[in-house]
Amino acid sequence: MLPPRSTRTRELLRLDGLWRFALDAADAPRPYASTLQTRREAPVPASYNDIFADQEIHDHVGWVWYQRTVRVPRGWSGERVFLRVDAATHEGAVYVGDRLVAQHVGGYTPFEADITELAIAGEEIRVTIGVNNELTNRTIPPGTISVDERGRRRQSYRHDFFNYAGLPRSVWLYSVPDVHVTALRTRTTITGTTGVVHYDVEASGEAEVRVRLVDEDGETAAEAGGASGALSVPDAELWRPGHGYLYELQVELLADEAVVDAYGLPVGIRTVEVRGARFLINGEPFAFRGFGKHEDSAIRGKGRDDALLVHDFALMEWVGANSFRTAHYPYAEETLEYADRHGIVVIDETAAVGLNLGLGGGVHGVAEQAAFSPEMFDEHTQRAHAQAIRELIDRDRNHPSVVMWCLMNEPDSVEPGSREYFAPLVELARELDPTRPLTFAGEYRAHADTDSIADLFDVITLNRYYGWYSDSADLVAAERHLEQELRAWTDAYDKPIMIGEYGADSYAGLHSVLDQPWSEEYQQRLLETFHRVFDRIDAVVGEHVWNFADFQTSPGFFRVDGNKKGVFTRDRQPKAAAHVLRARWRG
Ligand code: GCB
Repeated sequence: MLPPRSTRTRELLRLDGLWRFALDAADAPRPYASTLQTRREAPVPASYNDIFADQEIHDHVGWVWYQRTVRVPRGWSGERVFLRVDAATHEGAVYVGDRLVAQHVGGYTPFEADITELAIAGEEIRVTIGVNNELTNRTIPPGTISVDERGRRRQSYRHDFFNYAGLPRSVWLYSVPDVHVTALRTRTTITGTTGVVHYDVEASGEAEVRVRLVDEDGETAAEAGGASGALSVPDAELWRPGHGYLYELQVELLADEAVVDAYGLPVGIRTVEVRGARFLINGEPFAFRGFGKHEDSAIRGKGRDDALLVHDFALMEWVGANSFRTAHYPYAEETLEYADRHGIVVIDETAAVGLNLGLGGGVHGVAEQAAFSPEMFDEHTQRAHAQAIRELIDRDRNHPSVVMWCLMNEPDSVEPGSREYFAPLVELARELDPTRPLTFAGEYRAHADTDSIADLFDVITLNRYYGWYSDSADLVAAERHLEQELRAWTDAYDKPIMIGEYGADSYAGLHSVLDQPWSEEYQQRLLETFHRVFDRIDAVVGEHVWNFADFQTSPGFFRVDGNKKGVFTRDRQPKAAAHVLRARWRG
């Protein structure tokens, strides 16, 4: 699915703003059939949970309803009209009037409907979007719903971030001509100093295809005709970390010499490759420095926000980060587009987090039953996971910033059933995109000798909390154990090792000259301890601190208003650890 754009042949309306909002109610069975009976309004984009001062809304499990009207522009007569939802977390049902036009499961990827028959140019339509936040063993991420003694439905889940829900990204109404571009796939190669853009265009009907690659000065760098082919650019200016150089691939569909549709896609020419224990971008070794992040902020939850987007990237630049991982779900497309333009490298992750009965909310436990079994994660889960991989790759394959797919976070990769569950998913991802390396972020119990799937992947990503969840308050032991473990991995595999997570909680303002967990100094010293070890091991190609900023989790006794492993506070002020990173990464 292509990102909606305004072009010579396409128009676009962003339906953001305040929508009528109501929780699902038994006495209002078809809320989309008429005007929603509510005085509440909810902002789009935003998660709804923290917007109202209302525990029931915050904790709601099930459907909620958003509704607004929109006038279809007069000039759209004769065009096809689409309604696109960038994300409905976790399931969406879209109605125009009382007609269901689209349904989608998966909370972080877009979906759309062709509503041409219902959208009369110049007339108003009523758009109602139902959003369901339920997580079960058959969803990605998984979760469990229980009913308490008062009949309240409660959602629990194993991942360590709050289950924010609603419409956290934009909703769009857009027009396209009858015959239009429906899909566009690019990949790039480099031979000597020549960059090659391979492209593949799909259209909704018969048309001639003309493509042109234009550089940042507006000069034509290469041209071609045909639905698929290759454009060669001698002395190409490459996309590389820190240098987000983009060409624009301008695609035109023609009928009888006249342009019927035009669409432009930014393209960065670069290659990615894993060779032995090296991660190469454009043939040069690349060292990842940065963070596991979250889409998270006060009030709006996972709601997308341009100010926050630009500010987070400014802080990443300030601290010297060159990359981040979209932990633990696909982020808004605007974030990847920004990374493309600014030369920031991205590890792009699916929402498959929590496929592990030995972990709960970031804390280690003991699995009481097999994770991959008919009672837990079965072929339905696997099918949802496959769909999550398909939608991620389909949405993000054209971003030069995305250099690797991360297929899951901290799954159980030790128990025997895991290989059977994951091997087909790895195969699927390779088939869909043979050009990018694959990884998964592995948890502490999966050591070089107990993990059963690392050989299927190109890069070994390890989330490690020595000095925190183990060797707590003992950085001497942490240093020794981390080094022992990393050496065991390098003895067993000739693959790059990416440290996907390391860090410690710190409560901003708590200080100590001693090794006192939760103090800002302990977080600093723990990072320094890890860095000493990384610098002794060649195969370590990257360090992503957990986390960029403090973030909200489900409430409980082991989280103090959320996870405090941020190097920045939730409102983006630096903790002492930020200065350790800045000194290391900026030199
Ligand atoms: C992890 C998880 C991450 C948690 C983190 C923690 O391993 O991948 O989602 O937030 O640990 O802080 O416990």
